[in-house]
Amino acid sequence: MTSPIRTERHDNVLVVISDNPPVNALGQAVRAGLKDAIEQALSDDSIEAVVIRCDGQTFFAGADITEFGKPPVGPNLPETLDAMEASDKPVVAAIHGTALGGGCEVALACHYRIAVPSAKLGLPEVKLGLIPGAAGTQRLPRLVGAEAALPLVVGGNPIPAKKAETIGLVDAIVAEDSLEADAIAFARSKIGQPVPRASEGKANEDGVRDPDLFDRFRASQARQIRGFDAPNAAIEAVKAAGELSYADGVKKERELFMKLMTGTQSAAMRHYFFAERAANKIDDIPRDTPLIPIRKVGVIGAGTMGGGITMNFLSAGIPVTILEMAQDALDRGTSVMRKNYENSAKRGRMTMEAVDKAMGLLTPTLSYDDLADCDLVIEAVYENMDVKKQVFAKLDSVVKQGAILASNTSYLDIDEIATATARPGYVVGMHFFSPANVMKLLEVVRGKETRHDVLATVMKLSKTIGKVAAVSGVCPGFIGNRMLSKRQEQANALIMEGANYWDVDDVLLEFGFPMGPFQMGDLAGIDIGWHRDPTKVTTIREALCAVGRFGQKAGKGFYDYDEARNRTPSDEVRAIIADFATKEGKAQREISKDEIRERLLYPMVNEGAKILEEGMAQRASDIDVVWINGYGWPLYTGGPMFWATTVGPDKVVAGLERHGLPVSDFLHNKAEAGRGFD
Ligand code: T1G
Repeated sequence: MTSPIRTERHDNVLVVISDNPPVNALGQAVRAGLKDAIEQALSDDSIEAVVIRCDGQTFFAGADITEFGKPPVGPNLPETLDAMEASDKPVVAAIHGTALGGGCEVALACHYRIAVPSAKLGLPEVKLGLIPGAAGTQRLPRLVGAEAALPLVVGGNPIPAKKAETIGLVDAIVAEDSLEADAIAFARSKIGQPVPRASEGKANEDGVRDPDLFDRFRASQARQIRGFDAPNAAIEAVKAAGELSYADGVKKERELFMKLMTGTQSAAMRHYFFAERAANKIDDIPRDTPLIPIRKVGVIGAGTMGGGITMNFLSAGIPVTILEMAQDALDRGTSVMRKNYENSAKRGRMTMEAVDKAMGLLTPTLSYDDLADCDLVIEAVYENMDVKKQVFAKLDSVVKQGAILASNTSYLDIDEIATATARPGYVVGMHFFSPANVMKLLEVVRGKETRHDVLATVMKLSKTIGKVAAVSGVCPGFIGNRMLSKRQEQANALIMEGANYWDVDDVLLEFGFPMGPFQMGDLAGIDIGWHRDPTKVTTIREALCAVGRFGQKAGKGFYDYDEARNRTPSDEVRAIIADFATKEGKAQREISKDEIRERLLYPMVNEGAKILEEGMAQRASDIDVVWINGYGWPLYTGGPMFWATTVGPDKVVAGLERHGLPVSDFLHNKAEAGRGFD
């Protein structure tokens, strides 16, 4: 088999080229080829400089993640890089695309780095539950300083070439179309000069002069890194770069790396990496299915959902015509979108010209006729089947043939909605999650007649608008809300049996969710959908509304809130719940947090098993993708089905049976077979 690495001679400069699609991952063959090419360059006196570059879409995008968890096969990257860096011949990394993880570490071991303007560099290992494992945590701080290194190593987000040049990670920015020639000229210009080595850099003395830097940074990231192991290890490794010799720092990095690599968090996050990509594939639809061009989108409804949905397309440069029934609603919706964009600009996330550009793509209208030439129309109107069917019948009569008609419904039957049209093949569900311009999840609901090209188009479009899509079949609540309802049922039952509602919230918070159901209720507003009659009290929520406990906005809901929005449990609410429990004759008892956790989470796993058994989800990992992106399931446990596999389906079954809760045959069979949800 030919090596993915080849060399080309340009007089006294050797260009080492990797051609390992799709992302030049540093798999075993690439590492072996790189090692041989570098040895060739270093041993041939007629070669006075080296350039390393990649063919295809990107510079090395990191180690080959598919090799993780398997016995390591040499040569190992760190030794190859050390040999290269030790050379006195200048070695230049020529970077395009994304130099990520091990790829960025290859660049760091080069003496110089040049990049095209569109290139990005980063160390995203923390997103896989790891830290860099080829001396990235030791070379980077010595090259750019501890303060500039921390966000890269701990946050894991790549930075553009210009920013990389500013912090000293990149030495020069060259034209997009002359990278190799410029790299060769750059290398040649360095021949005969002492070579700079990142491992010998002193830039990280800032971390020595300011030892509090690391604790300050950790505190500034507290919310984002809560529950994750890798970010703290990354901070420790960068700190060690200022305290230890390079050799000892590398040893420390290796020790931290191996501990993470063998931990469940990294296994969970590597599972998620592939799960997110698998979710975009529909098993029975050929990958070369022709797509429907989406040049213009229509959105019906300019409320919270309609406005948020619209922003996704405007931000992706796709024109949107938004329809409302009344001018004031249309004006309100448009101004909310502009305000959202302006808030992003105030936070430095976009420029004001980008705001104007996005809003310039918006066409508000009160007339269905203006939707006629849309390639896709998404309705986000009132969640009522009759209303939806009227809207779809109207769309069917107005919008051009071949256009996709999508519903944002969160649980209604897409097949029934499709009966309101003469084009059921073009009807699909696109369930966005509020706030729709922020939440990454898009549940794509496949009707029984939805066409292949319609589905393939929506899946591709989801990536264009920055969403993570997963396909659901038609069932009440699709995947996410169907499982959420089981958790909510148990949350309500638990507090009627004597569990403290704040314990229910705390169990989910401690598990890694952003908040629990009662805190969520306060945030969203307890009075959503309330009939406004304080004398009519049939539920706990109605009882809270009857005494003005509308939630955080009212300073009190399930919790009491002080000016700083700190929440404390309320005696009044405890009494309301106890009163309801008495009326329903519910025996009260102390309920442990372990029981609460099992009763909240295990029924979700059981419902996920039923969703798989019914074919409502293509694969278990799709369910994980839905819950991580739509409901804040902690990424470091891999999602409900991966988590159930690590817990053990037999333990889940035993827990459900212990609490008298239903167990599906599918879950029973998994447990008996000793199988997980692979
Ligand atoms: N290893 C193996 N396969 C990879 C891969 C990788 N590093 N990166 C991508 N793929 C596959 C991916 O599964 C998909 O496969 C195809 O390539 C296209 O990917 C030693 C230990 C580079 C920004 O974390 O961020 O280095 O689905 O759909 O949208 O310290 O891929 O087609 O079969 O994402 O254009 C660190 C991960 C590794 C980078 C391109 N590196 N990759 O995005 O394509 S750990 C990363 C990405 C490490 C060192 C440590 C993105 C991309 P399939 P894609 P894309």
